[in-house]
Amino acid sequence: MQRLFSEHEIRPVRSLDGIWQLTARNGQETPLPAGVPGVWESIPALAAFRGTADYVRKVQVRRDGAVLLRFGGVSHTARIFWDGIRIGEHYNAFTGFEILLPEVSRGEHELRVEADNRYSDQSALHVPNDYMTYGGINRPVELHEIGGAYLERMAFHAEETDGSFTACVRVFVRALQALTNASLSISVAGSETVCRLPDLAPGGSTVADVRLPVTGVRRWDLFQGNLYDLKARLLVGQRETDDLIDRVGFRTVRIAGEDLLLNGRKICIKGFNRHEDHGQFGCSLPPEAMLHDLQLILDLGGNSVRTCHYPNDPRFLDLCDELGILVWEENHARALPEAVFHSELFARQCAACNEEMISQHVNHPSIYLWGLLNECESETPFGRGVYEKQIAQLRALDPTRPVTFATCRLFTDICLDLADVVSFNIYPGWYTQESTADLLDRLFRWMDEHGAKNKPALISEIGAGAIAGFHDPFRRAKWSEERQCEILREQLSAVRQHPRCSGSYIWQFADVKVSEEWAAQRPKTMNNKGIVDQYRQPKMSYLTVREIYSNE
Ligand code: ADA
Repeated sequence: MQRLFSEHEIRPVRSLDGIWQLTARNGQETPLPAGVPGVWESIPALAAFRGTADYVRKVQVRRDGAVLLRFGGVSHTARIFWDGIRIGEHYNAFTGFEILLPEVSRGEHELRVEADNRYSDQSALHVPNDYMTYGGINRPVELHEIGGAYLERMAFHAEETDGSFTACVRVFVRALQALTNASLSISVAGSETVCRLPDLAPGGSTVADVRLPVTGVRRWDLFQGNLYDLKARLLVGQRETDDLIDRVGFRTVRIAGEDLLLNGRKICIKGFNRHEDHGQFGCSLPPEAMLHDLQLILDLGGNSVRTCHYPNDPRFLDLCDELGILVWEENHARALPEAVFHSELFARQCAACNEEMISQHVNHPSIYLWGLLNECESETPFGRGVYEKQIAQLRALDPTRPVTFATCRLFTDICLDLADVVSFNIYPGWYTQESTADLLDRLFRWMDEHGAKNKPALISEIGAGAIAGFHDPFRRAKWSEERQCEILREQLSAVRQHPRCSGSYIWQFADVKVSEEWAAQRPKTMNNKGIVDQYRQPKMSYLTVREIYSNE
């Protein structure tokens, strides 16, 4: 399923995960059994396949009526076919999508997913990059049986006044057939309300807005993942016809001058950059592997994860909610070339990613910060226009969270004033030969004079490379594990001691595959700056980081 808990008690929902039949369009004759969720690169014969492949399975529908197909993610472009008829498509591996079939007959049907992971002029976010774009149905698939009207989604945030919380809830209702005499029952943390809905014509929709005072709730906080079921039920007359459940937390995130406040308390970020990538699972990690990553991050003394450089699997966010780990979630963009960044295709595809990221993930209490456009063109007037437009879109979609972007345009960036939190990617001792403390002093002085005075500052990336198993205790050459320890110790000590810094995200948690096009500058065609290797075996630097991050 797409979440770690059941989103429905009334609506019939079935998982379509399991073994599908996969046929790659590479001359392959016979279909191969393939796991869903999964990536085809896990199959030896397709380990290096970049192209289009068809996933097919039979689906039993138990009654005549409307069906909703929900996909957590298909990498990276999906074209969906039902009984041979094209019913929908979606771009971007890292956000979910759904397709409504208003009239489906009872019986057996064929579902075919055409997945395409090619780099092309139709893809502005998945481009050859310092991470891997895999191929497959990388997140779970569900079949929902829908009635004449259904609850599309909910948006929640908590407001606190004088120590008391109010649950602010929006419920989005859609009618397939005429809807009359309908109402919504909404409950959370022991409070409940019922609100009447307006009559809706077929195809109509409405949004119910409610504010529910709650008492005696346990705050969501660091390492205290206190969660409450938010339940909405659709009633027609007295009959419950649909429902939707999410899990929410009561906490506040605020900025006070240079400080980040969680529940009114200043926090210091001890974070890790984490790609959705694993030596065995590609970008399709099962929840147990996600949990293992977070257990390592907690063992390392970490308290936050940056979802570099795209929205993450909701099940991973569910785990962060449960464990009380803060999340910087960001849209899908990493250092895009000018021709892409200036294209209309990029503007359209990135705006869609922003909308899907926030509408699908807005209820996760662990997300404290929205990020966008990692290391894109924030030093030019054109780029400033893009940052302005996208930051405005993020704020409109969610006015309750601060916004940041990670820049590498040190001393040339002209967009710092647009962000609530200023974030720098720096690699002193690896890419540049300078002391971290000196660089931080210069950088923070410069930011205060260039639009970012009295704003919190994060070091969003800092680290060094090490080839797992390469030891060089005498020379301590770059790429040795010894040198990675040395550089990280110097970097993190300086960051942790600098009063102007609200914390850091180490680049990066684990080694990850990169596109073949990056092989010349990436040994093993991997980004080797992990603290653990791609199978989560610790490097020497694991103990160095744990020592530094575990000290208060
Ligand atoms: C950049 C980028 C990361 C990664 C890193 C590196 O800061 O944001 O995705 O490529 O550099 O390893 O050089």
